[in-house]
Amino acid sequence: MLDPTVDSAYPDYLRCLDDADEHGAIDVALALLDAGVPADRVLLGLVAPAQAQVGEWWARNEWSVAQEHAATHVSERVVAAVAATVRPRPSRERVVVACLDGEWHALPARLVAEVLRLDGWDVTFLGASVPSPHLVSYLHRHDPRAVLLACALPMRLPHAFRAIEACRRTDVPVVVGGRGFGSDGRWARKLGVAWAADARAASTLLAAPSLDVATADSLVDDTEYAGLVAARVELIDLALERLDLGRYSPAQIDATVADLGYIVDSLAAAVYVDDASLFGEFVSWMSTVLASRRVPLHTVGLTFDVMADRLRDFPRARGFLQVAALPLAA
Ligand code: B12
Repeated sequence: MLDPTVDSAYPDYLRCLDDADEHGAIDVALALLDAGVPADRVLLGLVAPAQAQVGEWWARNEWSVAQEHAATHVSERVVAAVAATVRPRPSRERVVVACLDGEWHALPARLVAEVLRLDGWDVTFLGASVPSPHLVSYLHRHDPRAVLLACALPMRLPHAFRAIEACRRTDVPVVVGGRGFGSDGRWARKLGVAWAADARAASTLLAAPSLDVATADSLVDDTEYAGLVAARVELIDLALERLDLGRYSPAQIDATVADLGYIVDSLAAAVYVDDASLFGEFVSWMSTVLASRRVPLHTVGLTFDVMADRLRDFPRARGFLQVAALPLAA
């Protein structure tokens, strides 16, 4: 979002995140409010891009997890300070904003919740990782205008779909959002659910007279997906056998097991929505992360070969793996 006043404060805000300077960051945000910048612009034009930048620094191994956590805490405090300063009375219906089960990226959903609140909606924010049965009983009890579900990781899409289906059975309309549904929302379309790119789009969607469910592009493929889930542990074991683990430290072995889990989960999610680009985007992201940590990428290619060999009866998964392995081998 282009706003010269916000843009000029952005470097100061990043510096405060880098210094974990909570007070400084709050001062930067409140000074913008004082200068007449609307609160939603402070949240979406300052805090949101700064958090994306934090993610880039982490991915490129320029920042540790501790630095990311410190910065995120500061941004959470800034969101709270802005929200406490501007407190419009709700003039619109109640909506519930929640992160799906296993989804710990609460801050993106919180930003959405606050912007909707600024827009007059009566927002209940349920935060990170809400188990579906609990979410469903909450919806039954409060019968809101809609439930907005956040998902930041594409590999969680199969879980997201089950939660969406559970919410739909309550007759409360569902709107989804977050990076997990693809930058253009294409995986939300695959799952046949209404998607909003950001909080403003969500507010417009909520105000539409009928919040009808979008129609699915095509049916998701549950059979090959289920087979992949059943083979998950075996695939990870086979890949570990292929690697020369004798040279790995215990911490490196742990990280490798976690990475192999992400590979299988992303492959399964790609099969689920039948879209090779989901796995392709994951592999290119993982290549950046691993290369910046000096992990030789051909070792990842080796694990793809082993998995593709085991997945002879899984045409989609095998095809996705083979395509993704090519640049890694090079
Ligand atoms: C902070 C952070 C964390 C924190 C979250 C704490 C918290 N309180 O939120 C913690 C440490 C928990 C975390 C964990 C992980 N994270 Co993280 N995280 C981030 C980070 C740096 C910032 C998140 C944020 O605040 N973003 C700011 C908002 C504004 O982002 P946004 O998605 O653009 O949101 C806008 C829209 O998408 C939309 N939107 C978002 N949600 C919703 C919801 C609805 C309903 C609607 C309508 C719209 C909407 O509106 C928003 C405002 O415009 C991001 C980087 C990033 N680019 O986001 C990584 C990032 C999302 N994380 C990432 C990863 C890999 C992980 C882990 C797997 C790391 C690990 N190895 O453990 C785990 C997974 C945990 C889990 N299962 O959920 C990757 C994901 C990469 C990928 N390709 O999938 C990212 C992109 C970092 C990176 N650059 O590599 N993370």
